[in-house]
Amino acid sequence: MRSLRTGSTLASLLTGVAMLGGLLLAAPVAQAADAPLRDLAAAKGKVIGTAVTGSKLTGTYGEIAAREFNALTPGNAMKWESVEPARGSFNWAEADRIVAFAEANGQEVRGHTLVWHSQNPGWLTNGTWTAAQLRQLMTDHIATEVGRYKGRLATWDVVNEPFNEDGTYRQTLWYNGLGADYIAQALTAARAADPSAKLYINDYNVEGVNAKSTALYNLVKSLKERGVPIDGVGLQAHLILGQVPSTLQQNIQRFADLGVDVAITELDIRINLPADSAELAQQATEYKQVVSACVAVARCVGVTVWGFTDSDSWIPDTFPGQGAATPYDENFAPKPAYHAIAEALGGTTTPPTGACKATYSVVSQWNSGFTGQVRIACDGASLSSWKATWAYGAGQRISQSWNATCTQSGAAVSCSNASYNGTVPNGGSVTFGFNASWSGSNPVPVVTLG
Ligand code: G2I
Repeated sequence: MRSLRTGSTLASLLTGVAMLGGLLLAAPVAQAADAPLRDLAAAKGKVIGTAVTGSKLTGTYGEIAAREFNALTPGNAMKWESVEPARGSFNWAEADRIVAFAEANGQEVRGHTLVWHSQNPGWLTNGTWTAAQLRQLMTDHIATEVGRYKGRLATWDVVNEPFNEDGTYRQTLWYNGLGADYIAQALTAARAADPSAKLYINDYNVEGVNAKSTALYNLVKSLKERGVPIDGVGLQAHLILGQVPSTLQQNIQRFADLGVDVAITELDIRINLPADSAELAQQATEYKQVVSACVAVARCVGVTVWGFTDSDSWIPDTFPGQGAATPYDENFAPKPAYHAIAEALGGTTTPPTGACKATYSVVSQWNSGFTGQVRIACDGASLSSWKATWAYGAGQRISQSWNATCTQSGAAVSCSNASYNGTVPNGGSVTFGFNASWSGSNPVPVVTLG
């Protein structure tokens, strides 16, 4: 599927160049595409992952998740409140869907997360348990969930966020009921349930060398010394623009030197909204710093972003007024951060500057049809008329369009502006839509602007 897409990218670029002929207006042509991030990462032996929402894995969201990433982490679907909302009553639908999608697309899955203080079901947090009962609940939960996916998941975040900022243990259901040894017990239970999965402890604000990461370091050291199964450390990396820790690579290296793997597990870099182009450029630099730090350390296995599009990010809900934290904008257009990740993974293409870009997305899709849209956005350039062209690779046919006049001949589609929306000012955008049929598959084409 990926090589097919690369082929059609080249084909439509060539078509675009051939068709441009006398039409060399202000409109720049789509930039040469880098290889997908997952191909760049694979060439370096690294993981590039994203957190995903299972229900969204269709249309453009699914297309990008499959094309660009070689690992998926369920953002919420494997948490205890999701899988066992009532005691003994399990719901694996979303988790199963994500695992099946990953398997169909040759992707690893990072299981997230087994033992945490948050997103637990009410019956668990409101119950009164003896230590023995609590320990049994924890180990049964691990046996059930890890056992369900035995041999299919690459990695588990077994214990999530065990520390306070000052490096003391967080007072949680688990710590208060079982003492600090709950961590060793959880890891041991996970190893028993799936000997092939890599077992991690995962936390935030442990990216640089500080009191919290040093507590984590000391814990991992002592677990290793005791022979407790621990394979890796997850540095979440929920970062704020301008605050990438200068000791990131040094910190990754000190964990690696303990003999464990390291992963950046939940990378995002949030910005006060609205984000301007200087901030997006700085964000790109910082994404590159983080990914490069991982690439530089052999035992850093890779980087996962916590949602790949701003439309699927936890930031705006949790930090009102902040956002734009992921590598794609809300319309699935790659941001400078996307290109920066590509560069850190060895990609060479520089992103276009001062250009008008067309972004194609599938808005909704059903059995035999779908609604698509193309957004034409200008930044550092403008248009007085436009024509968007693409080639459908899988027999899709447009039946109806709005805000543009579309014609289709064989695979070739051409959509020209309507009388009222030919002008796209610098900093502005126009969007047109269409209905079309599909069967078998519905790959996203590359749109050329002419
Ligand atoms: O909080 C950010 C992340 C920190 N590290 C552990 C991660 O598991 C955590 O992920 C986030 C999810 O991305 C959010 O989607 O965890 C949040 C909860 O702590 C998730 O938010 C919750 C909302 O608070 C709920 O209202 C909502 O029902 O997501 C739920 C499912 O959409």
